[in-house]
Amino acid sequence: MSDKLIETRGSAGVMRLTLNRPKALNALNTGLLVELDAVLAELEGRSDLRAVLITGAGEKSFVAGADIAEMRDKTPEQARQFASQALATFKRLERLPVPVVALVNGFCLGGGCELALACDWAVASDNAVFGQPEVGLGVIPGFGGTQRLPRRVGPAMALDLITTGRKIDANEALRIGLVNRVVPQNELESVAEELTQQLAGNGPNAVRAAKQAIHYGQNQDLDSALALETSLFALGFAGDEQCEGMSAFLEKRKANF
Ligand code: CO8
Repeated sequence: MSDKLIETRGSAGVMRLTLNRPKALNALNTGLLVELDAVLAELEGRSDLRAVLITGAGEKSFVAGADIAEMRDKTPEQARQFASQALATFKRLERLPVPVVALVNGFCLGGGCELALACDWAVASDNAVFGQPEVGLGVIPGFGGTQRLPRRVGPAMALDLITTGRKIDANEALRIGLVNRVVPQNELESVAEELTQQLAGNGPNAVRAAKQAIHYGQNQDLDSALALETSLFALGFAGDEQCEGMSAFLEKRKANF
């Protein structure tokens, strides 16, 4: 690992971002958030991008929260600025036009859980631990947790987790719908590789349109959301991709997107 706070590497249009402060269990400080924001700004403009995977350096932690040492002495105005900066970066991540998958390789607490919630979906290693322990520090989640957690797991479970601050293991996270899959820790790398192949093998415009339909449809009434789907579905017939995908099926060959 280099001294960069965000490591990037990619193949086949799938970029992998590694949050790199392992000595502090990848806690989110201003420096790391600024670097993450800059990396995301660059990714936004990349037309060859097919997916983003995001993980933490080391074997122990995805992200153990916002940096408590940096936060302790903040004034309310400084706390507002810190939270706003993180929220803007997480929004940028959430709005990337391609799927963003959190590979949760250990502690996923506080701001770490909120980061995972800003991703489209999550794969957790079996040693992962989730929680929103902020109330134990005398604050509430400030990086989107009070809003994205109830949208992901329902308000009753979100209120349970946020007001007790209790930690849950990967299997409970799976049961409540916080993550999509749980895999043995030593298989997380091969799962990342398999995901890269799968995400890069599908029609890139179709994958982007699917994310757009689901993401923006969530905040609309059903009729408007279904109309959005119809528009995006029809648009899929405008380029070469649909013709190639369907021709490949009929010609019994693999599509070349
Ligand atoms: N911030 C800063 N440093 C951290 C953090 C953190 N969140 N988590 C761990 N570290 C550091 C430790 O201080 C320690 O440093 P050092 O070696 O210099 O003493 C190092 O990482 C290793 O940690 P531990 O020795 O504690 O490792 P353990 O295996 O014993 O414990 C735990 C691991 C259980 C994850 C433990 O470190 C822990 O409880 N960490 C804090 C978890 C937490 O409370 N997270 C929520 C933070 S608050 C938050 O995210 C709010 C977001 C909204 C902010 C609003 C804006 C103002």
